[in-house]
Amino acid sequence: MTKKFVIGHKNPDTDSVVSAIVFSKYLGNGAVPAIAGELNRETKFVLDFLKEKKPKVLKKAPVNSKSYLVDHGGLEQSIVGINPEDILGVVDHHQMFGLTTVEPLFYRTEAIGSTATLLAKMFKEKGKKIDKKNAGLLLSGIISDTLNLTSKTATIEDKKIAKELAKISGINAKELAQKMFEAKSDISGMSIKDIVLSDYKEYKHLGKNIGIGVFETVLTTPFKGKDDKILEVLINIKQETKADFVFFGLVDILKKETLFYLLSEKEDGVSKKAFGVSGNRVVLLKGITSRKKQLVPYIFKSI
Ligand SMILES: [Mn+2]
Repeated sequence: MTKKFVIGHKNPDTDSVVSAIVFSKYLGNGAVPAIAGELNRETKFVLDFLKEKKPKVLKKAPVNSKSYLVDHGGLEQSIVGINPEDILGVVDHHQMFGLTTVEPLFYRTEAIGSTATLLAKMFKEKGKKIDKKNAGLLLSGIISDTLNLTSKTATIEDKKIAKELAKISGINAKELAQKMFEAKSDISGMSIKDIVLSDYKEYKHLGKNIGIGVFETVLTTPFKGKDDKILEVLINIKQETKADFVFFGLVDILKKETLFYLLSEKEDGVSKKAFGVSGNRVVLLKGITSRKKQLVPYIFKSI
């Protein structure tokens, strides 16, 4: 029998994991949530806190399986080995990167703060009740993706739905956000490479391979004096992945700014065009915290 999975992007973040879990419950009918990589520390905290079991980790798409994709809009970010004809549907809130299919499919995307918000809307539209556990999971997805509704990506709908989910789950969103961000910022035992790759996404644009990693933290002090090491790691990643451009942003959640690492003249040139800052290997992007809304579009337009 063909197995049905619901699966988020590689280097899974909290939104992609909780969305896989909750959308699989929404679908029912034997759909199994899965993750295309290990949990990050924030998501691990969330699942422990809500007593939800960790989804199955898949290294590649199993043969004879069909999948619903959540929280990503391009196959570069999908689980290894997936075929477009095995995709049953997509629920997402990213820019679209050209998915071509042979059969009609369920495709739902909105410019909204998180996939979790969109799923909450889908439950409401269908008149399905969101139970306490699901409300907690979805709330965590919103908090994670919108930095507790402070990111430029947060819409009025995200705010409204987050409030409703907090009520259903009985969770104080501010307290949960603080604990999640502390877990997210814990880098003990992680190498610089682990940190850079923990939330790293690969894109294809105009035939160019582009990698953009971000690391969101409430504690930037452990990174002081590590610029050269970070740049060295980026050079290695660029060689290993044969990328044309590689960027890394260290996002300060509290100050709402990003230290942006430019490993060569090429990246520097893009940054000059995109953000008006260049000439240093590390530049400060004030007011910028969102990769999908504030980095990707400007980087793409400048390449
Ligand atoms: Mn998301």
